[in-house]
Amino acid sequence: MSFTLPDLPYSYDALAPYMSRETLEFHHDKHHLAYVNNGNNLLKGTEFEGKSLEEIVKGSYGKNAGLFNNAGQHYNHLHFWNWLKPNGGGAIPGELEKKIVEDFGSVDKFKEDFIQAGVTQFGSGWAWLAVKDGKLIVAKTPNGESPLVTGATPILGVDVWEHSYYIDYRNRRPDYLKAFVENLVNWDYVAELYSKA
Ligand code: MN3
Repeated sequence: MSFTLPDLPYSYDALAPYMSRETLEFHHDKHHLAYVNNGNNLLKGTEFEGKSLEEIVKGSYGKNAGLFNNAGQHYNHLHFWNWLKPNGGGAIPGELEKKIVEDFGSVDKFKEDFIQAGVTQFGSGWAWLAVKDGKLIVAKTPNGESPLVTGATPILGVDVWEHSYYIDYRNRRPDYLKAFVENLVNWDYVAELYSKA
C-alpha cells in the first residue's frame, strides 16, 4: 500500500480554543503530509511494499529507521486526528470506564498517570493508553514509536512533539495535556479501539 493523507474529521476551527486552526493547519497539512510523502519515497523498492501500515511499522522497527520514523508517525497521526473531537473529554463509555477503574484504581488516577507520562517524555514523542496482555497500561515513547512495537495495542495517544502544542501553549506542555484529557479526547473512538484490541 502507499500512504495517503486523510482530511481532518472536523473543520480546522472545530477544536478551538484548545487547539487552534493554525496548529491544525501546520500539524495536519505540513507535518503529517511530510510523513506521508517521505514514507512513500522510503517505501519504494523495499520488502514492505504491499504490506499493511501496521505490518510496515512493526516490520521496519529496528531495521529501517527512516521508513520506520515516517510510517510510525503516519500511523500515530491517522489515529491522533480521530482521538480528538469538538467538545471532547467528558464521560467515558461504560465498559472502558470499568476497565480503567479496574486497572488504575480510578479514572482520576489514570488521567494523572497519562498526563505525567506526557509531561515526562523527554523531547519529542507520545504518551499512550494501550492494551497489553489483557491489561490497560500507560506508556510513553520517543519520536515516532508507539506501543505497537512492544506487542501492545494503542487505544489512545497524545502527540507531545512541540509542533502539536507550541503555537497554542508555548512551553506549557502540562496545560496542553490537561486540555487534551479534559476537553478534546474522543472517548467513543477510544472505546471502539478497546473493543477490537
Ligand atoms: Mn505530530
